[in-house]
Amino acid sequence: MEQKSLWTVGGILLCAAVGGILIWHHLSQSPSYTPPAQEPPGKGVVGNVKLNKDSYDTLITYTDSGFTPSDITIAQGTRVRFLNNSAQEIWPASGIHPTHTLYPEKESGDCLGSSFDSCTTLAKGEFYDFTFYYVGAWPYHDHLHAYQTGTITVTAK
Ligand SMILES: [Cu+2]
Repeated sequence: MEQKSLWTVGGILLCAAVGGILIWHHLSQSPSYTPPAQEPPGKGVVGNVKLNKDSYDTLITYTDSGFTPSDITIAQGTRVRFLNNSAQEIWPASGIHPTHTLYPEKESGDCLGSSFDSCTTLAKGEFYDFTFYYVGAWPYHDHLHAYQTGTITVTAK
Protein backbone atom coordinates (compact mmCIF):
# COMPACT_ATOMS: atom_id res chain seq x y z
CA MET A 1 0.00 0.00 0.00
CA GLU A 2 2.80 2.40 0.96
CA GLN A 3 4.69 1.51 -2.16
CA LYS A 4 1.56 2.19 -4.24
CA SER A 5 1.16 5.72 -2.84
CA LEU A 6 4.86 6.37 -3.47
CA TRP A 7 4.29 5.44 -7.11
CA THR A 8 1.30 7.80 -7.20
CA VAL A 9 3.34 10.69 -5.81
CA GLY A 10 6.12 9.89 -8.24
CA GLY A 11 3.67 9.87 -11.12
CA ILE A 12 2.22 13.24 -10.13
CA LEU A 13 5.69 14.76 -9.83
CA LEU A 14 6.65 13.39 -13.24
CA CYS A 15 3.50 14.81 -14.81
CA ALA A 16 4.17 18.23 -13.22
CA ALA A 17 7.76 18.22 -14.49
CA VAL A 18 6.77 17.24 -18.03
CA GLY A 19 3.93 19.82 -18.01
CA GLY A 20 6.31 22.52 -16.79
CA ILE A 21 8.82 21.74 -19.50
CA LEU A 22 6.08 21.84 -22.16
CA ILE A 23 4.79 25.22 -20.91
CA TRP A 24 8.32 26.63 -20.74
CA HIS A 25 9.00 25.36 -24.27
CA HIS A 26 5.78 26.95 -25.54
CA LEU A 27 6.55 30.32 -23.90
CA SER A 28 10.11 30.36 -25.22
CA GLN A 29 8.68 29.76 -28.73
CA SER A 30 6.67 33.02 -28.70
CA PRO A 31 6.80 34.59 -32.18
CA SER A 32 9.81 36.73 -32.84
CA TYR A 33 9.34 39.77 -35.01
CA THR A 34 11.93 42.06 -36.54
CA PRO A 35 10.22 45.30 -37.48
CA PRO A 36 11.04 46.95 -40.79
CA ALA A 37 12.72 50.38 -40.73
CA GLN A 38 9.28 51.93 -41.28
CA GLU A 39 5.91 50.30 -40.64
CA PRO A 40 3.12 51.22 -43.10
CA PRO A 41 1.07 54.24 -42.05
CA GLY A 42 -2.11 53.54 -40.09
CA LYS A 43 -3.88 56.36 -41.98
CA GLY A 44 -6.51 57.33 -39.48
CA VAL A 45 -9.80 58.56 -40.88
CA VAL A 46 -12.81 60.25 -39.28
CA GLY A 47 -16.31 59.60 -40.59
CA ASN A 48 -19.98 59.26 -39.84
CA VAL A 49 -21.61 55.83 -39.76
CA LYS A 50 -24.57 57.07 -41.80
CA LEU A 51 -22.50 58.54 -44.63
CA ASN A 52 -19.23 56.63 -44.65
CA LYS A 53 -19.01 52.93 -45.58
CA ASP A 54 -15.26 52.48 -44.94
CA SER A 55 -14.43 48.96 -43.81
CA TYR A 56 -12.82 48.06 -40.50
CA ASP A 57 -11.98 44.88 -38.58
CA THR A 58 -12.74 45.50 -34.92
CA LEU A 59 -15.17 47.83 -33.18
CA ILE A 60 -14.68 49.72 -29.92
CA THR A 61 -17.83 51.59 -28.94
CA TYR A 62 -17.73 54.59 -26.64
CA THR A 63 -20.78 54.82 -24.39
CA ASP A 64 -21.45 57.06 -21.41
CA SER A 65 -19.45 54.57 -19.31
CA GLY A 66 -16.38 54.69 -21.56
CA PHE A 67 -14.74 52.46 -24.19
CA THR A 68 -16.24 48.97 -24.66
CA PRO A 69 -14.27 46.79 -24.87
CA SER A 70 -11.51 48.99 -23.50
CA ASP A 71 -8.70 46.43 -23.78
CA ILE A 72 -8.29 44.38 -26.94
CA THR A 73 -5.59 42.19 -28.45
CA ILE A 74 -5.24 42.29 -32.23
CA ALA A 75 -2.83 41.15 -34.92
CA GLN A 76 -0.71 43.65 -36.81
CA GLY A 77 -2.61 45.34 -39.62
CA THR A 78 -5.99 45.23 -37.87
CA ARG A 79 -8.15 48.29 -38.48
CA VAL A 80 -9.92 49.41 -35.33
CA ARG A 81 -13.00 51.62 -35.33
CA PHE A 82 -13.64 53.90 -32.34
CA LEU A 83 -17.35 54.73 -32.57
CA ASN A 84 -18.96 57.38 -30.43
CA ASN A 85 -22.32 56.11 -29.19
CA SER A 86 -22.44 58.38 -26.15
CA ALA A 87 -24.21 61.65 -25.45
CA GLN A 88 -20.96 63.61 -25.32
CA GLU A 89 -18.21 64.42 -27.80
CA ILE A 90 -15.05 62.31 -27.66
CA TRP A 91 -11.48 62.44 -29.02
CA PRO A 92 -9.72 59.05 -29.10
CA ALA A 93 -5.93 59.29 -29.01
CA SER A 94 -2.74 57.51 -28.04
CA GLY A 95 -1.59 57.69 -24.44
CA ILE A 96 -0.30 59.40 -22.63
CA HIS A 97 -2.40 62.48 -22.03
CA PRO A 98 -1.68 65.26 -22.87
CA THR A 99 1.30 64.59 -25.17
CA HIS A 100 -0.01 61.43 -26.97
CA THR A 101 3.51 60.23 -27.70
CA LEU A 102 3.35 56.54 -26.70
CA TYR A 103 2.32 55.11 -30.08
CA PRO A 104 5.51 55.19 -32.21
CA GLU A 105 4.00 56.17 -35.58
CA LYS A 106 4.44 59.88 -36.28
CA GLU A 107 3.84 61.73 -39.55
CA SER A 108 4.49 65.41 -40.28
CA GLY A 109 0.77 66.22 -40.49
CA ASP A 110 -0.12 64.77 -37.10
CA CYS A 111 -1.71 67.17 -34.66
CA LEU A 112 0.08 66.00 -31.50
CA GLY A 113 2.50 63.26 -30.50
CA SER A 114 1.52 60.37 -32.79
CA SER A 115 -0.57 59.27 -35.78
CA PHE A 116 -2.94 57.36 -33.46
CA ASP A 117 -5.07 60.44 -32.75
CA SER A 118 -8.45 61.50 -34.15
CA CYS A 119 -7.20 65.11 -33.98
CA THR A 120 -10.78 66.31 -33.74
CA THR A 121 -13.89 65.81 -31.66
CA LEU A 122 -16.33 63.07 -32.65
CA ALA A 123 -20.04 63.67 -32.15
CA LYS A 124 -22.50 60.83 -31.56
CA GLY A 125 -22.50 58.55 -34.63
CA GLU A 126 -19.04 59.60 -35.73
CA PHE A 127 -16.03 57.29 -35.73
CA TYR A 128 -12.27 57.26 -35.99
CA ASP A 129 -10.62 54.34 -37.82
CA PHE A 130 -6.94 53.51 -37.39
CA THR A 131 -4.78 50.56 -38.49
CA PHE A 132 -2.19 49.34 -35.99
CA TYR A 133 1.12 48.10 -37.41
CA TYR A 134 3.43 48.57 -34.44
CA VAL A 135 3.75 45.55 -32.16
CA GLY A 136 3.31 46.31 -28.46
CA ALA A 137 0.78 47.36 -25.83
CA TRP A 138 -0.52 50.84 -26.59
CA PRO A 139 -2.55 52.73 -24.00
CA TYR A 140 -5.13 55.17 -25.36
CA HIS A 141 -7.70 57.54 -23.90
CA ASP A 142 -10.44 60.02 -24.66
CA HIS A 143 -8.61 63.33 -24.87
CA LEU A 144 -11.73 65.20 -23.68
CA HIS A 145 -12.25 62.87 -20.69
CA ALA A 146 -8.73 61.61 -20.06
CA TYR A 147 -9.83 59.26 -17.26
CA GLN A 148 -11.52 57.08 -19.93
CA THR A 149 -8.74 54.76 -21.03
CA GLY A 150 -7.95 51.42 -22.63
CA THR A 151 -5.10 49.44 -24.19
CA ILE A 152 -4.63 48.11 -27.72
CA THR A 153 -2.24 45.14 -27.64
CA VAL A 154 -0.80 44.43 -31.09
CA THR A 155 0.80 41.05 -31.73
CA ALA A 156 3.20 40.12 -34.53
CA LYS A 157 1.57 38.58 -37.57
CU1 LIG B 1 -5.05 63.54 -24.36
